[in-house]
Amino acid sequence: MRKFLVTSALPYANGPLHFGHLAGAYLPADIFVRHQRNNGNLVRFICGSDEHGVAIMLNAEMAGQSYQEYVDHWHKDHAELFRQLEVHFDFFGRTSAKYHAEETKDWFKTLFDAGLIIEKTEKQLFCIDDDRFLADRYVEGTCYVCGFENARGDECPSCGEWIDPIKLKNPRSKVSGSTNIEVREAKNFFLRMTKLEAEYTETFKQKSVEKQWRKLVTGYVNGMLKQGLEDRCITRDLDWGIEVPLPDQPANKRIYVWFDAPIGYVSNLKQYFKGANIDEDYRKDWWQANDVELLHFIGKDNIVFHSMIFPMMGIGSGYMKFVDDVPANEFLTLAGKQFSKSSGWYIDAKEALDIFGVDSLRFYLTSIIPESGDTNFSWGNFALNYAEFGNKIGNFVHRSMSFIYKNWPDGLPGSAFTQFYQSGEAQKIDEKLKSVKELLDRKLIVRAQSELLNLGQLANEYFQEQAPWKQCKEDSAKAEASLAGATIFVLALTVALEPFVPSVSAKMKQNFSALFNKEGHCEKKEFRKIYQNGIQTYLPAFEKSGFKLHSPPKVLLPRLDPDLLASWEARL
Ligand code: B3M
Ligand code: ZN
Repeated sequence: MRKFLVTSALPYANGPLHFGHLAGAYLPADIFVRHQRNNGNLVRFICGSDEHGVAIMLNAEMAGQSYQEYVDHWHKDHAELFRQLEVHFDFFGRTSAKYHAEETKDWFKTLFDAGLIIEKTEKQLFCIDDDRFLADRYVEGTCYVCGFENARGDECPSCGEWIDPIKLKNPRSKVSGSTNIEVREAKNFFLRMTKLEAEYTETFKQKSVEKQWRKLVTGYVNGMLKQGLEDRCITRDLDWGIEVPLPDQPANKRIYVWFDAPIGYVSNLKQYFKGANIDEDYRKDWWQANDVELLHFIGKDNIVFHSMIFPMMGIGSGYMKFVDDVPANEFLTLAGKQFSKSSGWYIDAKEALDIFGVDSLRFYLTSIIPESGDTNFSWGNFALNYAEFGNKIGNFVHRSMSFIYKNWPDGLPGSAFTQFYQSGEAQKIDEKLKSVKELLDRKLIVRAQSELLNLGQLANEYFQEQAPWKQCKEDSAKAEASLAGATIFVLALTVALEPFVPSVSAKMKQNFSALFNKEGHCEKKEFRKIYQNGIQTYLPAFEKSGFKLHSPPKVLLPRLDPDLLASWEARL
């Protein structure tokens, strides 16, 4: 049994999540986790809200709410969206919680005591009208790299440069709009990346080669290493965030959001164990354990933190093993343009899930996970993808099961399965199943999904060639063998679909209730055995009891209403 510790980027509790987030960091992680659980591996799947930072403060102020009220709202909203999308974290915590502050302070102190955090005086922008230092997003200006006029103090949204605010041209305060700004000296704490660089570089090189990290990630890291690293400022003058755990600090000195956020993965695992009464040590048994495979699913804008800074914090504190892989995805656009709530270029994910249901959207979003380049969401392709899902899988399952229910009310005999297995078709099914799983292991989820569709295609071709509706007129034993074959295809599809669309798989499981379980639902253990070993393992079971449907098969994929679709398209 393998052990996996899987995280998805902690979403900022700062506004609705869109399809780009879902396809970038949450859906791929959920599919991977389901796959590994079906494989019989032990997985801890951790997420939570990221509730600090200037962007949140500015929006809370604008909404006329306290910071806490504001993040409370978005924390609930996101948890509900993940429930709707059937993304099942073991724990969805929060960084404004006390348990998280404790864990973060522990890391800070340990790094400080090791000389890896030091206090330094550096220059910062100070707004005279606002009477405050302008950290991060409190300042905007013209990007000194690309000339974009609305670059933020932490990042340029146009060229992606990690901005040094002092260098911004024409800086202005985001609070008041004031340009009455000067450079002043300020005391802050710095993470000594310069001291951690050597050990980090060596481990990174080894690990990224061994585990075949994506080029998107290694390319970025190698670029940064080539430039050479600098110590990073990890405190801010704010009144929202975790306090510096050292004596005699000014009241408004807080830890920078990007220092505490990744520690959220750690504190949330700890809190999960505590609440669920799991008697394991979150550090020794998980974060520091070498037999654990640690994976961070993220979007490409978070690469530096997950593949460099957080691992360095781990090396310095000794509190975590080196990350095994950082499967970062590129961006998803909406009909060719970036999602943007403020300009209305946006789809309400929750509403869409309410209207179209989770299955069609999960399936489509999976097909456009930006694994190897930016991808695009369009309602037209959504409809096409759903049609393909229906043609290759949904219709076949419904057609074949209905045919059996109607024409073989007493069930198929065991001998029909023996006959089918002798045809050699079963090996082909298991090969496809295996290749879906191998692709999922490599986190090539889009390709795994097309392999799954190929399995459906194979099933269709088999059914069409055998044509049991003709066979049954001449040779009923032959028809029975073909229907046994169709049943086996349906079973294979049932297990293979689970990571992608768990609800569809659950509906299909009901067809096999009699075979596996008297209680009327397929037992996990049996289901997982098939997932792991293939359908051929189940020959004896089918040969012994045959196959009978006890209730009419359910419609798997209800038809899309074209008018509804058109109205959603028209909204954009
Ligand atoms: N909250 C950034 C984002 O949503 C961020 C991720 C934190 S992961 C530790 O883009
Ligand atoms: Zn720029």
